[in-house]
Amino acid sequence: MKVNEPAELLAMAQRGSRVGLARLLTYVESGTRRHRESVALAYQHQSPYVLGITGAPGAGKSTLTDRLIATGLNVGDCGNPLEQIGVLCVDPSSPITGGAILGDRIRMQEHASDERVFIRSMATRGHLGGLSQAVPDALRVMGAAGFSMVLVETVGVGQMEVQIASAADTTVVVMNPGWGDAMQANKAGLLEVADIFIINKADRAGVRETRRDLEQMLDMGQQRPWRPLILETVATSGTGIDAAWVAVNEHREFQSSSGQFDVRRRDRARSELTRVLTIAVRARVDVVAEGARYDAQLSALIEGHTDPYAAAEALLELA
Ligand SMILES: Nc1nc2c(ncn2[C@@H]2O[C@H](COP(=O)(O)OP(=O)(O)OP(=O)(O)O)[C@@H](O)[C@H]2O)c(=O)[nH]1
Ligand SMILES: [Mg+2]
Repeated sequence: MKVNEPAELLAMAQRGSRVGLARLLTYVESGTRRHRESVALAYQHQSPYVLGITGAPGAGKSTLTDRLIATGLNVGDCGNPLEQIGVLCVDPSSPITGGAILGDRIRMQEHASDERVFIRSMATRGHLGGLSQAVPDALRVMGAAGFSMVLVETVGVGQMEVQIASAADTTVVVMNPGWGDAMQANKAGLLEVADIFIINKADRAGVRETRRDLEQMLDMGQQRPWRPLILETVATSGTGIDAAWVAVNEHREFQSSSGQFDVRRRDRARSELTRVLTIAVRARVDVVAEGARYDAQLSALIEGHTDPYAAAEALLELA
């Protein structure tokens, strides 16, 4: 029999059922009553450690993610190999969602059949708040299911991508040798949210120049307690991956020892709450902006018996 109850599905997911977890994530994307039920359960559990990986299409994020998964499973966090790793592939430009593979974007074949690895794609803009709300909810569901670490691959360097990437505990920005990438990342505001820069495809020419450009942009930007690290990798061969993993752990340790971890999680909770509040208020406006009471205020305004401010206050029952 098909299980539909979020509580039951979560219990299944906690026992290792990928089907249970997948169904909960489908609820999260749907924005329905089941979404709310799932989220209510999920937020009773810890958030996983979120490693965000973002960058222009084709930069090598998936190849890199695949390598990082292997390192995470072998080396783990401070010498404790991770039992399982979750991966969320987010593509704001694609309409395909669910377990579906986003075209050829997922190059994580090595782990596609590894039962310690759970990979999920998300692309829907389906419900209120869209991806920017579905992603944090999905991460919480994965945390509740028992994942202590989730890698989030986000395609692109637009506003939405930056927003999603910056919701990570550690944000990695992947670029390639050549002047264009660094400039594009800078324009998109990725310089401010990056904790680690990875110059991938370091087997190509222009690595030194890209590093220099990045250093210069960082010098010119606002100085933060953590100066982003700049690393070089060749994801296809695995060169530099161990160092990248060490850098992630270094950043993680810096955050715990400096108190930045709590500051960031607090900021994240605040922006999530504000976003949901904005959506809720907006929905209330839609309700108030129609019907007899609204028409009455509108007529009063047109006839000169009220002004827009008084009318709005009356409609919101503030006055
Ligand atoms: N030469 C070289 N090619 C690489 C390297 N890393 C990845 N590639 C290749 O670059 C292409 C894109 O790699 P992906 O890992 O799919 O890149 P992505 O950033 O995930 O791509 P999207 O998800 O489509 O944005 C593939 O053909 C990879 O084999 C590298 O270090 N050197
Ligand atoms: Mg990819």
